Formats: sequence, C-alpha cells, structure tokens
Amino acid sequence: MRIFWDDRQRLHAPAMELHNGGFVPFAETPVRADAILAVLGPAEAPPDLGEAPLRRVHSDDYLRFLRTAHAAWRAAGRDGDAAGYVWPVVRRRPTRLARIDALLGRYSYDASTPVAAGTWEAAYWSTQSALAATGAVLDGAPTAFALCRPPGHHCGADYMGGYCYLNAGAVAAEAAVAAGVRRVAILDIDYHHGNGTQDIFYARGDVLFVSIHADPATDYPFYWGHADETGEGEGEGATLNLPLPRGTAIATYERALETALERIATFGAELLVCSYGADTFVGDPISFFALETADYAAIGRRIAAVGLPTAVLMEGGYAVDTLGANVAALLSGF
Ligand code: SP5
Ligand code: ZN
Repeated sequence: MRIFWDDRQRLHAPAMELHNGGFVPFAETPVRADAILAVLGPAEAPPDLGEAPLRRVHSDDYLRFLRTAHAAWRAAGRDGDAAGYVWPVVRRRPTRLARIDALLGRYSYDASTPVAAGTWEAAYWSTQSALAATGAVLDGAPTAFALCRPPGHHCGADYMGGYCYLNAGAVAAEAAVAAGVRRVAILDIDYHHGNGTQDIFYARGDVLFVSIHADPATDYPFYWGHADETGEGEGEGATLNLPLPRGTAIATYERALETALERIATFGAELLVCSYGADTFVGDPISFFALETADYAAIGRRIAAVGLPTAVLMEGGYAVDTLGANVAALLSGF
C-alpha cells in the first residue's frame, strides 16, 4: 500500500495546551508520526498541488490568518506559540479585526490548538499527503494511506480546533468531487466526533458523513456529534452520528460499524475517505474506549469488504508506544 507523508509535517510542534485548568505538554506531537513511520517503513513525499484544493474547503480569509498568525504573534512582541484567550461566542461580528488576539479567537473554537512557527507549513503538507493518497486511489489503487499530521477533522471552513488546522479529509473529498466523483462517503472512526468535517458537508447531499465516536454528552467536542444531527437542506439524511459510551469494546463497536457501513453502501458512494483515529485504543491517554491492537485489523477488514476505493487518513491517537502497531493493524485489514 502506498503511504504518503512529508517531513515538513514535523514542523508543527506547539509546546503546551490548556487542560483541566492548567498547561500540560501538547499531546499531538511529531513523535506520533515517527512512531507510525517506524512501523510502516519509509513513506512517499506527496507532490505539491498548491493551495487551490485547500480553497475548495477553507475561506480565503481563514487561510490568510493561518499563514500569518504566528508571524503576527511575533510582531506583537510575544514569545512561544500563538494562542487565543477571547472568543466571539455571542456573535461573530464582521468587523475588520487587526489585533492578533482577536483573530485567534475569531478563527478558533477551543484553547487546545495553538499556532506554532511551523504550523502553516506542516498543515499544508498534511493536506498534500491526503490529496496524494486520494489521487492514488482515484488512479486505481484500492487503498492508500496518508499520515496526516497535524490532523484535520475538528477544523471547519474558517476555524481551527482540536489540534486541527486544515481539514485534510474534507480537502480530499472536495478534490474527488472536483475530479468528477459524484458521491463520496467519509467514515470518521476517531474517538472524537469530527465536528469540522460534519460542519463543512452538513448541507451537502453528495458527501455522506458517518461518524462513530464517544458520546459528546461525556466527551470533547461536546456541542456536536449527537445522534439527532442528521444534516440540513439537501444534506438532510447525509450525516449519521453513532455516539457510543465510554468503555466501548470491540463487540459494541462492530455493531456500530455495521450500521455505518450499511449506510455507506445504500448511499451509493464511489469513493470512501476514512478518517482514522487510533485514540479508540484502550491505552489512549486522553480517551476512554477499549479497543485492542488486533481489533483494528478486524475493523480494517470489515471496511475493506465494502469494496470501495478507500483513502485512509490519519487523525488522532496519542498512545505513542502502540500507535505504529495500531495503524499497521488497521491497514493490514485492507
Ligand atoms: C484529532 C483529535 O483527536 N483531537 C482531539 C482533541 C481533544 N482535545 C481536548 C482534550 C484535552 C486533552 N488534553 C490532554 C493533554 C494531555 N497531555
Ligand atoms: Zn480524536
């Protein structure tokens, strides 16, 4: 299986994140990528397809913000990573904001997503890796894997959050649509609900979003991922959320997976984008499902049995010591 990754994706390395009222080391580190590459072996560097595929998903003003935020932070005399501390919760007024602090609040929804010196470059190449994997599949490979890091599924058209800056899965799906694919399914199997991806495609009938995740009643991102979110307008029915309780192990998980895959099959997708988070692992330090390494092989086999060309894109997974084995197990199922 072809595996895509660019070394510049390592350049994103924030120091700290806000967690339970204090600052702790940032969980989404470049070490995660090293752990995966150590098991999978060398990866191919993606070609540079430029910013046009990103602009199909993200607004121009958001892309400009993300590209310049860290330099603006430095220009404001600050050390360290750029991080917001004030959010326009009541109403995002369309004002001409200049202050970097205001921009950081305007273009984010949480406090765990700082912009570091290399964030733009790393996120840019993460999307290029996703595009390369998708291109390989559209060219006839049954499956390809992109080591997307930083991850993408929490960020929307004009906001970052949940360690995510550019939505590689959405960029991949939109690129496929632009290339003539009529119906795309996105299956999100990260522990956390993919709220950004859902938001991007919520009113779209040609891109199905199906997510299996921890119940947002107990887990991040709380405000999205509930079972009653089913899409709107032309997208009504093209969003399916399957929240599961903390402690979920493989038997319950597989039942949800069956429901998800049935929906994907009846939708008539021509391409599957699988947003894969290994934070469903029993040993994950920030998550509470109970999947074992061998379970990922069964999950991969079950997804592969749908018979759709599939681009697998990395999302979360923070048990670094087992991350490589968990990714290899999922891909072995294909
Ligand atoms: C892509 C993905 O899995 N994003 C998850 C974002 C969850 N962020 C909120 C959870 C806060 C946990 N912080 C733990 C830090 C431990 N060092
Ligand atoms: Zn996650």
